[in-house]
Amino acid sequence: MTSHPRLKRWVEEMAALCGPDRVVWIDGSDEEKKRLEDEAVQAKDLLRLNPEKLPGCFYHRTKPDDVARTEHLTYICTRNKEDAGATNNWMSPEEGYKKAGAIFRGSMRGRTMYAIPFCMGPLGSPFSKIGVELTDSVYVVLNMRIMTRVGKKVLDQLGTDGEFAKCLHGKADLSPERKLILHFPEDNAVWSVGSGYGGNALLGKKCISLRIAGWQARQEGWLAEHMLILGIEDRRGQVEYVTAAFPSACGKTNLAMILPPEGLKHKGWRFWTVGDDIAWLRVGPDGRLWAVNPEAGFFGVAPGTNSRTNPNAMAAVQRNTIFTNVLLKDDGTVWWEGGDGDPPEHGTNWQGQPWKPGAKDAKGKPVLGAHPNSRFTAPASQCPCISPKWEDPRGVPISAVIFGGRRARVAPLVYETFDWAHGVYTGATMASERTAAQDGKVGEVRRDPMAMLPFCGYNMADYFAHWLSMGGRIPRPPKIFHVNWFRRDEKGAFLWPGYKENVRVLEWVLRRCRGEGGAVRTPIGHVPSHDALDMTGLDVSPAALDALLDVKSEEWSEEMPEHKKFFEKLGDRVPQEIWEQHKALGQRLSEAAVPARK
Ligand code: OXD
Ligand code: MN
Repeated sequence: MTSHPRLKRWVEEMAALCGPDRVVWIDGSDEEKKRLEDEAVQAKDLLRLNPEKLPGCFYHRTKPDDVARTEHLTYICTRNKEDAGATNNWMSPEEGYKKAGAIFRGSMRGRTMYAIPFCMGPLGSPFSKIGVELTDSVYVVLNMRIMTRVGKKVLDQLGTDGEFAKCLHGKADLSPERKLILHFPEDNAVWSVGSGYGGNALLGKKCISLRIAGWQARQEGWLAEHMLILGIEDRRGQVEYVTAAFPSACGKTNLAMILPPEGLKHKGWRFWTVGDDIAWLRVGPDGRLWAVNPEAGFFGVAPGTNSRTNPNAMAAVQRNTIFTNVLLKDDGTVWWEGGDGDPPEHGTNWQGQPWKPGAKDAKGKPVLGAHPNSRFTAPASQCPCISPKWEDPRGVPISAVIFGGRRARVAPLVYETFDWAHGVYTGATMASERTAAQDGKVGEVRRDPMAMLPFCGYNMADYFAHWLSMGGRIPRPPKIFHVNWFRRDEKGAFLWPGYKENVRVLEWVLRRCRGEGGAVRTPIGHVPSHDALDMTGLDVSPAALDALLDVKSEEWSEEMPEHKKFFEKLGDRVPQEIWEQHKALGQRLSEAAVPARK
């Protein structure tokens, strides 16, 4: 229980609104964890997995219509509509509290309200922020215990008058019609009702660490970004760090846990995960940009994760992990499409139905074992390649920022931007094909600036201005790059093998940061010269490499009206400097000063 009068009052108020039978404070102890797990198993909210094969692991199913973030029900509630901007849904704070309040009212009758004090970032770090999430879901409590630092130590840090984010979550009746995810940045508050899906319900993650923190970061002069943080150690033991922003389900977790490919093993590279999803970045005393991972766990996409694509993630999920919406095997273990091993002969699929390989529905459509957005929640500390610095309160210094999209064409494998402002323009015009982490049509191209389209908690145009202004505040800024692992040939086959082989691109990135590494200047930036990527042991033909690195001015010129249309949609707050970058790129393209890449 807390000795913070404001916190106490707020919890009382929220309890009066939701009407739970009791309020239970989460202390973060091991006994508490065991008690909650037992309760959740009894209530059939969780199923205990095979204790020999997957010790400490649990299985959970969400409702079949509650499996991804619901962007159309996610709102930014600011007094001034313009402050939410064109890319966010907006509601006034009054309307937000009223609408969600009506759903919350009495919704916890017969239930327990848990009060979870949580800290994003290492306790005691100048980067960190404290919140309290109230929820009627034990599943949320157990996930928050993995994804954040929780309990008494957080309350101790908060003291009697510290600032905290007020997070209210309730399942209500989990009805799609009575679901809202509301952010009140001016009140440092989030109200989420009607969804049990992680991205909507684990409020420390997207809601606080990106949308609300982003708002605060702008006011306080730092950045809250949808980025992994990776340490790269050379054979002399020198470690450099990069961050990378890719849209959801484009392989951030895989890149964050990368291993060297066979062909480059002799070089002795080692890779260290600091974070796989979110980075908070501040200017350090040395004038560089420093990053902290605010989270304490991984909420990763299961399908496609296996011992070949991500052995570190596979090792991390062998114990103390919660699996959501994957396939349950008869022996109390789990499986997913693109996972390890053959599909089991039979099992129970993510919808709770008996399943066997080749299963089809009444219309003859294949039925999946695991939902494409099924997830694992695992403690970061269990990852074999977790960085020794991952909880360093000062963070880690960043040499390069890498933006990336999933594009079948147009964007080359990698390019280096000319300077900070051009890097910001490149991030601002990032585009990607839609994946299963969002509701909507998979495959459709959408602009996703800095991979923040669903996560920027304020006007996107102001966000660009903030990024631009940060350039002036970082005396020794990181270089900014763009990558695309997903380029295809005319037949639709991927040109680049990806995964471990991406190390070859990272090597070039680091060399460029040191002022080395061959490059050719093109209108969009510097791409590696023909022999600049170490291709030892990799079976990619010179023609395929050419295609991967090709910058087609005509294709880029065709994109330019799309950039323009996108910026126009963002309204008149788009900074002049962005328009200048747009004009300059257009000019470079029309001059087609593209030397033939040879
Ligand atoms: C995530 C996402 O869950 O980006 O990390 O959707
Ligand atoms: Mn993410």
